[in-house]
Amino acid sequence: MAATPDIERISSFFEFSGVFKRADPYGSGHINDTYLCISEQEGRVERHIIQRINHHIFTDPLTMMNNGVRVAEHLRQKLIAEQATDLDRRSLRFVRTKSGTIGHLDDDGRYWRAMRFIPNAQTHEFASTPKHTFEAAIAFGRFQSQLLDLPPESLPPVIPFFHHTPKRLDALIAAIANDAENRVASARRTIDFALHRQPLCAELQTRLERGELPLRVTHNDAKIDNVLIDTTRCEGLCVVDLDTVGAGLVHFDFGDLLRTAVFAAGEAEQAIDSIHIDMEMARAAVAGYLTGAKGFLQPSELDTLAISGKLLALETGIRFLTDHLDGDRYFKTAYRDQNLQRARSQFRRVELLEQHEDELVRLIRTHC
Ligand code: ADP
Ligand code: GN1
Ligand code: MG
Repeated sequence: MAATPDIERISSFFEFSGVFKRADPYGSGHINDTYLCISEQEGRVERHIIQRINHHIFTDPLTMMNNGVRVAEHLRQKLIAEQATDLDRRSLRFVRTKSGTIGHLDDDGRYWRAMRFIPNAQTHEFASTPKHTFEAAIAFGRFQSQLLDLPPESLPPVIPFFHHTPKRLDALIAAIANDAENRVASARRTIDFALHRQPLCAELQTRLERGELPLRVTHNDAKIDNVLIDTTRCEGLCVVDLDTVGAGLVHFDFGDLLRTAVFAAGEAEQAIDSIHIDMEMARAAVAGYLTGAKGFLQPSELDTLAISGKLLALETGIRFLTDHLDGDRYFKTAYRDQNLQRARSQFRRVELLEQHEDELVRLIRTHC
C-alpha cells in the first residue's frame, strides 16, 4: 500500500496562513488524490483543498493546472461584472505556492495544488430531488455561457481525444484483442452491448467533423458530483474540478449531467436492475441547462441535444469496461470487478435513455 503523503509538509509550500492542524482524504473522485487540510489562525479555523495530480493520466500537469486557473479567473471576472454577491463561494480560488507557482513539485516528482475550501456546500454522487438536478444543470449551462468569450483554442488539450467516442471504442476493441487479464469471457454480454452500438459512438464526432456543430469551451467532466450545492438553500454554487476544461461540444457536458443527474443511483450502485430513470429529474435537467445556457445554443446543437445522455453514458461505460479488461489501471477501484460493474451501470443508463429519447426531444423543444 502506498504511504500516506505528508500533507503538513506539502501545505508548508503554499501561501497558507495559520498553523497546520490536520488533513483527511476528501471527496470521491476516481483520478486525483484530494485532501481537506485544516489550519488555525489566531483561533480561527481555515480550510483548504489540497490535491495531488495523477501524473499517469495528466502527463502535463502544468498545462492542466494553468487551464483551470485561467478558467476560474475568467469566471470570477464575469461574476464581478455581474456584481454577484458571495464571490468566494461562487468561484474557485487557487492558492499559489510561496515561490509564486501554481503547483508544488514534491520529492517524488508529483505535482500538488491547493485552493480555498468553499464552506457550507457539498457535492453529491447523484441527485435526490428535481430541484438538485435543476440547480446542477443551471450551473453547467451558466458555466458554458460565461466562457463563450474565451476562445476554445486558447486552452491546450490536456488529454487528447478525451471525448472522441469512436476512439474510445477502438481502445475497447484493442483491449478485447489483448485480453491482458483473461477477463473477456466473463464480460462477454457487457462487451456485446457496447459493440452493438458502434453507430451511436460516431454520431457527434461525425457532425463535428462535418462542421455542423461548433466547438466551445466546455467542462468535459460535468457529472453532478462536480457541482457544489449550497447546504442550506439547495442552490448550485460553483462548478469544481476544472482538470479537463477545454474545447468541446455542449453535448459532452449536458450528456454527463444527464447520465448522472436523472437516476437516483450513483456510479457505485451494484443493483443494476434497481436503476430507474426519473423523468421529473430529466425535465429539471433540461429546464435548468437551457435556463443556464440561455440564448447561445444554435439550432444544430438543440436538435441533437437529446442524444447526449445515452452517448456519454455509452462512452463512460466503454471506458470503465476497457479499464476492467486492461487490469484496472486508470480508474481507482475498491474491489476486483468494480469497473465491470460500473460499465454495466452505465449501459443500463444507455438503455433507459434510449427508451425515453422521444420524451427528451419533446422536453427540449418545449423549453427552447
Ligand atoms: P477529482 O478530480 O478527484 O474528482 P475534485 O476536484 O472533483 O477531484 O475534488 C474532489 C471533491 O472535493 C469534489 O467532489 C468536492 O466535493 C470537493 N471540492 C473540490 N474543490 C472544492 C472546494 N474548492 N471547496 C470545497 N470542496 C471542494
Ligand atoms: C473521472 O476525476 P473524476 O472522478 O471527476 C474521469 C471522467 C469520468 C468520471 C466517471 C480525467 O472523473 O472522465 O467521466 O471519472 N476523469 C478523467 O465518474 O478521466
Ligand atoms: Mg471531481
